[in-house]
Amino acid sequence: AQDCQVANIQVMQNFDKTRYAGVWYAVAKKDPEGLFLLDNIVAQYTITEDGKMTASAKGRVIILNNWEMCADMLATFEETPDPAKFRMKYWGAAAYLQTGNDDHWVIDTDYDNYAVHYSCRLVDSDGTCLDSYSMIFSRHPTGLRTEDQRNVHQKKMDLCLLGKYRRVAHTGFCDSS
Ligand code: DAO
Repeated sequence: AQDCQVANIQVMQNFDKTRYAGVWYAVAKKDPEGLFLLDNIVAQYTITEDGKMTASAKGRVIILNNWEMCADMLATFEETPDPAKFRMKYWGAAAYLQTGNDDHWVIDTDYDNYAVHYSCRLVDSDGTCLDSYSMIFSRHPTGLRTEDQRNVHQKKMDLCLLGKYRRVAHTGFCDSS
């Protein structure tokens, strides 16, 4: 499954958003054009009483050329016929932060240790993705367990993004805010 067609990307089967809830640390990221979240990225997914998935996320950003800060982001998710594919509306707690509406696909997860997220913002005329971002999440701020690295490597290949990720540092920059 590596023809790089967005329409053929396999996502998590029988995705269970309840098991996905809780805190995830981004340990690696493939950036989109005009990247926003730099590092110290921590996302907390919540299922509301009416069964909807929401998230809050923090991360270090640089806005207006040179202002380094910790961005407080909020997101709501719209479900689609595929339980692992959502539309994510996001905005900043402060008005000058980025807003958007992106695909939010869960490619793979074991719920307890790792997750592979993917979003294609722009599909090319040949069906491949022109502008994507992807986060590798861990339940552990220290990184992926050795036994999960194989799976994650395979998924990076399936997404045609092998070699395009960078490590996401956790230095405590956003811990106090
Ligand atoms: O860093 O450029 C980028 C893309 C990130 C978009 C902002 C997302 C904010 C909400 C994150 C929720 C968990 C993925």
